[in-house]
Amino acid sequence: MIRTVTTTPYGDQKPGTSGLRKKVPVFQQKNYAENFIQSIFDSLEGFKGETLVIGGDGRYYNREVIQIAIKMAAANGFGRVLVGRGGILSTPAASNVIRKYKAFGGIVLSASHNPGGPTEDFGIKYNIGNGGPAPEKVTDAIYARSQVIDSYKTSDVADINLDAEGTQELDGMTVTVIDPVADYAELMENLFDFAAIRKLISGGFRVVFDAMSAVTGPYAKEIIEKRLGAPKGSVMNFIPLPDFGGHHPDPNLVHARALYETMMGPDAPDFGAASDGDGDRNLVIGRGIFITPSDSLAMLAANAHLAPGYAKGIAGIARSMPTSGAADRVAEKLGIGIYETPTGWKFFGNLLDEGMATICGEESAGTGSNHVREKDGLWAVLLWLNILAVRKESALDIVQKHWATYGRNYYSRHDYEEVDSDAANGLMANLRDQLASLPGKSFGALKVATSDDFAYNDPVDHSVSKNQGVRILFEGGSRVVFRLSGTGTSGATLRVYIERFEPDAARHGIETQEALADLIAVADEIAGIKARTGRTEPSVIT
Ligand code: VG1
Ligand code: CO
Repeated sequence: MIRTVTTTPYGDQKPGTSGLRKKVPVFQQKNYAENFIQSIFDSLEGFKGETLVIGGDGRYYNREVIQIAIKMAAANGFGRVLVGRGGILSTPAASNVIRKYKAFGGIVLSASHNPGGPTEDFGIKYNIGNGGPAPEKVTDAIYARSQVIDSYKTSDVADINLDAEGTQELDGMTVTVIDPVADYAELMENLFDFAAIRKLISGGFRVVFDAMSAVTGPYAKEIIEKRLGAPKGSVMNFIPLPDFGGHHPDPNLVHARALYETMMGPDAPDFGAASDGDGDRNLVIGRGIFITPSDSLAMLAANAHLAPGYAKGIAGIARSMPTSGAADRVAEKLGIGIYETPTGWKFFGNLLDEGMATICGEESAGTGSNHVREKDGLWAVLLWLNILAVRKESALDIVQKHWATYGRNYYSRHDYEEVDSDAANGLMANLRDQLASLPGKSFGALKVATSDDFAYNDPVDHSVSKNQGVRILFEGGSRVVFRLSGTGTSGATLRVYIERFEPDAARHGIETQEALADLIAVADEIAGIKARTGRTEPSVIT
């Protein structure tokens, strides 16, 4: 029975870089999730009888919100829901299911790399029919609706059994519980040379993958161990846990430290990788060499033609503005387009749909291609394995040759987490005030060439996104970029991105923080980070 429930707006449901993210207790407030889901539906048109995909990363509160969303989808007139068994669908797998079954859209429940548990983070994100995150005009409409919402529709039926594959009926709508892995694994087999990777692995090449007790466990078990023949145990922490075992499922050098130590140790495997809470990020480490996400993007783009899915070459590369310029050099050499977008995968959608870009990436461990409309952690790992299988060289050799050919972009991001919001906003406002006066100023040997607040004009739909980050470019191509995170759930997170280009191969072996030391000092001098935030050092350096 369909029922209309009166409600009142919360007013704080503004989607960030990647959907709405809040602490679990916030989502557990009466009608909180319902308000947001109804606001999504109220912002869409023409979905009567259509298909909605629902799934999440398995974190705490996932199953509860999935039941809420299914019942509301029925009451709002969707014709069919496809939901992953156990409520599981990684973000890239959800994107694939939306595309493959021509769904109207999808609801993905995740707070990505943020911790999970009763007092930790939860999130809801809406993806459109191309499989990608809703563009700003849709998220703006959702937010506007959430501020005035006065009722939602739901269906008074028993909970759906999420653990048995098959179809059930619910108030005139069908719900099909699908295998979350099968479609995705098939897509990967179509893109990559599994036979070559199998041969590499059976020849003694050792790969380890840390699923971080998050969503990629079942995917990596099926693909890396079962289909590619890696020995049992190659995939670690493969059971998705509601609290990720108490860890941050964030594949960086802080939270995946053990993997890093292993890869730098005396008996290191040939290749190590990890993914995040919802499976869209990747960390890749060759024996003795951590490959930064920005470098990885450039190297994957330069070698993509070695994989069957990209054998004809790539049409263009897109990177978010804070991502290093390493990919630009590859695009230049290949004679293909390079696009610079604001942070967040939603800005790549149009470029991919129009065939302008084939491979996209962000410095935050996100890489992907036109095979779906989200970044894809396992995809990046498999493309690396495919390249390693064809080139028959170590990851370290591939990296060093790449730098020798293109030069090296030394790159690091410094995060200051849970900073007082007023202090963070004040810091950004002060930087914006300085924009006009910085060009021409010298700081030691560094002279500012230009500075601006990044704005993006979408070349496809001509929408304009302003205030996407303050960039200060120095003569010679070095730069620092400042922006505030749009995914945090408490206080503000200041991100400082630092980059220096080094063409000279004799100078490619410097430790990163050392190579960037002068820029790091100037970033503080210009922004007053220590003075304004009271922090003497970043919370996380990646
Ligand atoms: C961060 C990253 C950004 C990424 C976003 C979502 O956003 O910097 O590159 O697209 O997370 O990733 P922000 O606004 O906190 O800097 V995920 O894996 O959380 O979907
Ligand atoms: Co993620």
